[in-house]
Amino acid sequence: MSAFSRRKLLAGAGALAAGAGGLAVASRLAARYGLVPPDSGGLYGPGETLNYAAHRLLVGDAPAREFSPSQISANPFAQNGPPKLEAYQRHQEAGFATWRLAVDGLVARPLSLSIDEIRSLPVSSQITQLMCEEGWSFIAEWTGATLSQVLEAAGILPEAKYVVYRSIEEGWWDSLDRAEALHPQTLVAYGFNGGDLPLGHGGPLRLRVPRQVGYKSVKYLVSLTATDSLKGFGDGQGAAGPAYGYAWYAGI
Ligand SMILES: Nc1nc2c(c(=O)[nH]1)N[C@H]1C(S)=C(S)[C@@H](COP(=O)(O)O)O[C@H]1N2
Ligand SMILES: [Mo]
Repeated sequence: MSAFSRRKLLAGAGALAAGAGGLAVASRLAARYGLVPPDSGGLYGPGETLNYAAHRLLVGDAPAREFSPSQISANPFAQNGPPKLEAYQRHQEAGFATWRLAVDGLVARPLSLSIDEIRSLPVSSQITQLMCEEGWSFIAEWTGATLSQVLEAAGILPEAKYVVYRSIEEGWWDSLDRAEALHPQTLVAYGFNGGDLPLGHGGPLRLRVPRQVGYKSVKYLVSLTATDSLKGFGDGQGAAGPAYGYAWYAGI
């Protein structure tokens, strides 16, 4: 994105304040840059579109803030315990040796990865803050493979615009645009504060998306699907959240 085209979009956002005509201007600009989120209700769902387009263009690929080890929270809050699902409990009894992460969709080589295979990819660590939309937060060290490494191992194709991801917990699925999916801080995390990822925090595997609000960091991760459209997934809004009022794009 050149500084020039960025100014043009900001001029569009400014026009919004000027009146209803601005909505059409902003929507056209967002459409031109491919920045219409799946839960916008289309081009003229201007609230989500403007938030996504403006935030994406302003923040770009800027990293989430990273903290020092001394700032790690003493008592990180796990929102709820591990899933009370038979399938999950069977994996737990097997020490998660049976857990697999499926990688499919617009990839050259669909994969089914064990935790050990994910651990054999280059290791990435970050000390970042998880922020829940309800107001609480904590700082922790997250360790894993970058999602980008995992997607590249499968040979993600150039036409993939989004990555859909799912939990073993029914009802927990979400997606990221390609830029967020390939961002170096987006992790397939298996480690936490120097140890294994605790079950309450999503063990054995979760997606960690530090540039967005906590609900995008889906726990108990079992699959990734690269796609050029989110229309065929669920209700077409890119995640389970929008049906309950949680924005698909939740950049911090
Ligand atoms: N599978 C699954 N993932 C989830 C959730 C959940 O209930 N189930 N809660 C989300 C919400 S709303 C937040 S704020 C964070 C909480 O992460 P934590 O439990 O590690 O604190 O996980 C997110 N990922
Ligand atoms: Mo949350």
